[in-house]
Amino acid sequence: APATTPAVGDPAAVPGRGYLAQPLVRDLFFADPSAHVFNGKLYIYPSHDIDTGVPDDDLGSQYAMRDYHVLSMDRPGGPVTVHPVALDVAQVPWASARMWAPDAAYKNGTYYLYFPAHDRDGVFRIGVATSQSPTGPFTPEAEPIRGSFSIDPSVFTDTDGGSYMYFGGIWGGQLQRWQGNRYDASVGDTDLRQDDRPAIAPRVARMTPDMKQFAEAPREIQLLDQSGQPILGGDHERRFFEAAWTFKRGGKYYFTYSTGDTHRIAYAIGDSPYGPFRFTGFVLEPVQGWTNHHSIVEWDGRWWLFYHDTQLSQRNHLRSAKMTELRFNADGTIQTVNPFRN
Ligand code: FUB
Repeated sequence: APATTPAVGDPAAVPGRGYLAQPLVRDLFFADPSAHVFNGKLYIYPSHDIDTGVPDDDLGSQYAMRDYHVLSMDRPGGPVTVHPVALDVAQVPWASARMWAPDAAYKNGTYYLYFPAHDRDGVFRIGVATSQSPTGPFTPEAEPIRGSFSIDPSVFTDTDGGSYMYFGGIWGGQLQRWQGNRYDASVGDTDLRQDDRPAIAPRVARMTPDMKQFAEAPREIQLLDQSGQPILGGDHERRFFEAAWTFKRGGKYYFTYSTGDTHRIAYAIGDSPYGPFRFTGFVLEPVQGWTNHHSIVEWDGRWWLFYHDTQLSQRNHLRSAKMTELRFNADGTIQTVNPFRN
């Protein structure tokens, strides 16, 4: 049965941006929180962090997750329900390990869970599983999405009903091995170290109407600086690393992402779901812990940032999901959140 944790705080009673910035769940560890509002209720699709004793390395081998649970809330600051296992790696015919950051979508009465995992050859692919309930259990497709690779899928549905998957992550996420959408195992485990060339690009692909395949070959997303030049591989403060998340506000598309080894969540704004996107600033300063991974959703007219950190566990691979309000300036820029300051 679902377990419900106590309310994390009453937003009306405690002012300030950080008032909710305490773990949403304290007895299990959840990271990479992808939040969605379905039928007025908030659902979070996070990674489920576990301690397997795998030592930390630069490929994220310590993130040896095996299953997913869905979290839900009726109101900001209300009790958080942890639903039973929604999908386990043992149920996925093609997957062998590393159930990393998932996302979800809804269309025509069906809920879709998208998730990256190592296939039997240790190559990251992206899978999809379906359910009639937002909390699962989800039934996986027998094969990964054709033409999918790397990690951190997130699916954005535009106001015209078209859905797009954004994905990719470098280093342990293997995106550097997929230049031209073909896998090259001889490429190493880090950046390409081509500091004066455009950085490795995240990918986007429109989804088929049944939400189970790509309707096109993944396209490279152009991330530009304010003068319209590509962000370069050596620009670790701003280049894409992982954790793509796209939303639309005021007719503009916001492509947000983690800068990885500089630990920030950055954002870039464009006029099309395909980009190009111009770097505009930062959503979130570094949190405690190596990874920084987030989602942004509008709920009842307010915008919310979901993120994680390691304050509860003090361990990189045992992260806790949190939420806080996200505020915009009149010109559409985002007021950067400092997770250490309310
Ligand atoms: O949770 C495993 C990985 O850590 C995610 O896929 C990355 O985005 C990072 O948060």
